[in-house]
Amino acid sequence: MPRTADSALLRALRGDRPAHTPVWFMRQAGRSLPEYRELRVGTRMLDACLDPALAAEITLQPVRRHGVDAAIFFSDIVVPLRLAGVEVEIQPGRGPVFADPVRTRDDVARLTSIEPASVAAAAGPVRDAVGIVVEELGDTPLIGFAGAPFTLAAYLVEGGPSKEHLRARAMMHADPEAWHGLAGWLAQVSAAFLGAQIEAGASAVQLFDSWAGSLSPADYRAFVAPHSRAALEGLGDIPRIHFGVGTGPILADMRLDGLADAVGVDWRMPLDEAAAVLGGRTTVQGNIDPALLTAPWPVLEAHVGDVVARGRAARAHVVNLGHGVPPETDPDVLTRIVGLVHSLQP
Ligand code: 1CP
Repeated sequence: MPRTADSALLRALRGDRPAHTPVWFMRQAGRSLPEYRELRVGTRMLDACLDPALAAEITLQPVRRHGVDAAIFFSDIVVPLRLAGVEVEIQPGRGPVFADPVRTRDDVARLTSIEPASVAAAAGPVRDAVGIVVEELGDTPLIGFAGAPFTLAAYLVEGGPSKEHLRARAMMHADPEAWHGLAGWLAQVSAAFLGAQIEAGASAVQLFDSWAGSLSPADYRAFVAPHSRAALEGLGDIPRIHFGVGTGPILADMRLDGLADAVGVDWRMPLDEAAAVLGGRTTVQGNIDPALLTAPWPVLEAHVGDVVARGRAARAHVVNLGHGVPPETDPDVLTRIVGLVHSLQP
């Protein structure tokens, strides 16, 4: 029995109502923390991700500071692509940028000729970092993560960040075979990255399909859901969280027929409505509005109270933000939210 099995997070993911509602924050390990900015000086983002001691320390910082119920592994969704030998950089203030965008059938063929198993073979630094983290965390769980095939493809096909992800969505229809080849390969790459984190001791995983909300429900079902499912299948008995932004119209689909134990909800949809859509067999995660982190405390306090109250409509609830912590967030506000959530009746 793993040491984290009775933690509030794992219990909530299994559908129990622990004594306090668990809370963690997407992007808790990152730029809102001065101790993070200090550690990162002079080290490029992807180099930091592949330095086991550094990645472990950055992962642990927010747990020590805020007392959150889980750590999220400090890494990035493009790390497994770097491990596969794909030329990618994370540009400060911009995000992931690829030297060779993957736009044609030939581009897809070149990329997918790389064995996804090469990710597992190159994941030593990831396993080492996770090992250090879980040792220090004790009975606090570590959440491993990966990018979902569509969100990764949104960067790969475009060559960098984009608003509407037009090129990736166009490929689905212009060349469905190329699309399915690409997305199927990405699913294996993400599964390998998740597998490495699980082997080294992660207690739960989250699949980030951050940009899935840009898809129509029909496209989501035909071109995306089967590949997200493939990324999450075959990981053994581990709780799975599935997250996206703006996913109201596809929220029920994001359950992946029960493969996801929890579904992340952004701030646009109240959690009681989300719970009604998801039915009684799925835990909800969310959905504090990141915009309210700068509001006067009484306003934020009332909002957090409302989120917890609406979360009672679901079988269980993991409190989080609706999306990542904005870089300019005052970290003391996050610590205060943790104290508040832990003090509220689950
Ligand atoms: O120099 C820096 O500090 C770079 C900023 C940064 C950080 C701290 C990036 C670049 N990635 C990360 C870490 C990261 N990325 C984590 C760490 C753990 C934590 O949550 O604390 C995680 C989970 C991710 C996952 C990630 N990367 C996602 C999915 C989550 C989300 O926010 O929706 C996405 C979309 C990315 C791509 C990415 N990487 C970095 C940026 C700025 C972006 C987004 C670019 C864009 O807007 O398209």
